[in-house]
Amino acid sequence: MNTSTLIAPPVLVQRAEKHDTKAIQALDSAHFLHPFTDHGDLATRGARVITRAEDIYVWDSEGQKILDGMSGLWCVNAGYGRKELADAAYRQMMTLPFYNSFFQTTNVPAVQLATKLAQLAPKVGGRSFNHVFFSSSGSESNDTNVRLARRYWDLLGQPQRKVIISRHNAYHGSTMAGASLGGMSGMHAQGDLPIPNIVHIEQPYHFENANPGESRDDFGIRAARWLEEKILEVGPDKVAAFIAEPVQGAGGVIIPPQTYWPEIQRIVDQYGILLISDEVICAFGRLGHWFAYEKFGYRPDMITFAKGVTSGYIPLGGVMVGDRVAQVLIDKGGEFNHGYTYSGHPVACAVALANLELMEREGLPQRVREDTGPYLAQRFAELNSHPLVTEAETCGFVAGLVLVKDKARREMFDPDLAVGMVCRGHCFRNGLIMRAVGDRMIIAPPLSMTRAQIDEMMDLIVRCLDATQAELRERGWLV
Ligand code: PXG
Repeated sequence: MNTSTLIAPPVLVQRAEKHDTKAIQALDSAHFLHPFTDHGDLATRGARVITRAEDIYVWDSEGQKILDGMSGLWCVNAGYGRKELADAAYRQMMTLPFYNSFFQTTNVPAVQLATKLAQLAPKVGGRSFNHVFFSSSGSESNDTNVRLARRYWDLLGQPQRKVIISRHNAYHGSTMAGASLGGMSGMHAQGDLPIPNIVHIEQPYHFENANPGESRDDFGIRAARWLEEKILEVGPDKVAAFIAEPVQGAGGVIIPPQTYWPEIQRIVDQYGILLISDEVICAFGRLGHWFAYEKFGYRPDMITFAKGVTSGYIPLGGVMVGDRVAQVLIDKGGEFNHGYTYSGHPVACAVALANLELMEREGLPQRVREDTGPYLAQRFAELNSHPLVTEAETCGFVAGLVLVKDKARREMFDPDLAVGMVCRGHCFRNGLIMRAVGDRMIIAPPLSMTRAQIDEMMDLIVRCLDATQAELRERGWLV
């Protein structure tokens, strides 16, 4: 018998919710391998221990209250402490905590959620989304997309159409297919990736990729045509699909020029390839709509979702499958040899339903579209007058800015100085979670945020930028 299982777990939480931070950190280092983490480095610092959350705030084990400008990890759209989501999970666990949806079985919350999602996804250009394939995460969903896209072309008698085109600096997850679709060179380097038949084009990032003096609109067209060039290079009869985030999230909130998506649509239509809209971050109100393709007016064939569908309260993801693909799969497909134990998990689906009802009742997508989103846009743009900041802009409830050394000359800091991390440190110390992607500082706050809370967040951001500027001067990195 393994006696270690008999050892009582250490007491890490004392009465009145006082936490033994050092003990938690020691056990964390000893046993918990975190995602995307340098564990040697973490062991010397000790992880920040987040212990509770309410509304738009989280608290750490030392009692510090922190305004969560990142909604957990782009997912707590409804905000923290929503009792109805916990109630929905409890009720469903007591009724049917699990049953699979293989072997010709189904469950009521999964059916209800699939129906609800089909109702929420707007019809575009005569195409609608009547079917959903469930998974537990964004990564799994994109694996499903690869399987679906290739199966679709097989069934249409074009099995040579295998290639999926994606973009550099895209994020589509961390499984083998997800990381391959993504355009993160660091991930590819460690995983012998991408897997075959996944290729990348450059991202539509005007600040970095435009020619001197090129307007945003001209650049948007040129960037979209990189897709056409790649299709012609690969061979149009070999391309299965193009996958992209409506606005790149993890890549640093890269908002494409308004000319980009219409030109992408022209190209995918011309060559008949499938369009996959990865809306893991952008759906469920994040850009002011239930789904982001609605905002940009393009017509995807598949939509990846996860995160905000449950406001992150429980893992759930999936793919909205448009009629073009679903009908082929259903009419010609026979058995699709793909699925997950937790596809259509009843508890996750029940929480998602409660979350969507809550968002509907409070009109969160509409509020972001018509009220708080425009207000955030106006307040965030004011940051452009800060000496350290350029390119501060928002899209719905995602926002990003660039930290620059010399604004007039658009001179960047040496990347080795990791100026974004300096700023992020000041954010934490001042009670704000803001994410650094290189020297881009980004936010994606809970959609429940009020105008007064936007003001509170903006005050914190300015304070952190000032503190960053002071530190950079002290270090001699800024004159
Ligand atoms: N697609 C997109 C567009 C995402 O943003 C995934 C897929 C993968 O989802 P899962 O649930 O498998 O993690 C994501 C996830 C960051 C960061 O640093 C962003 C994500 C995940 C982890 C970190 O901004 N997005």
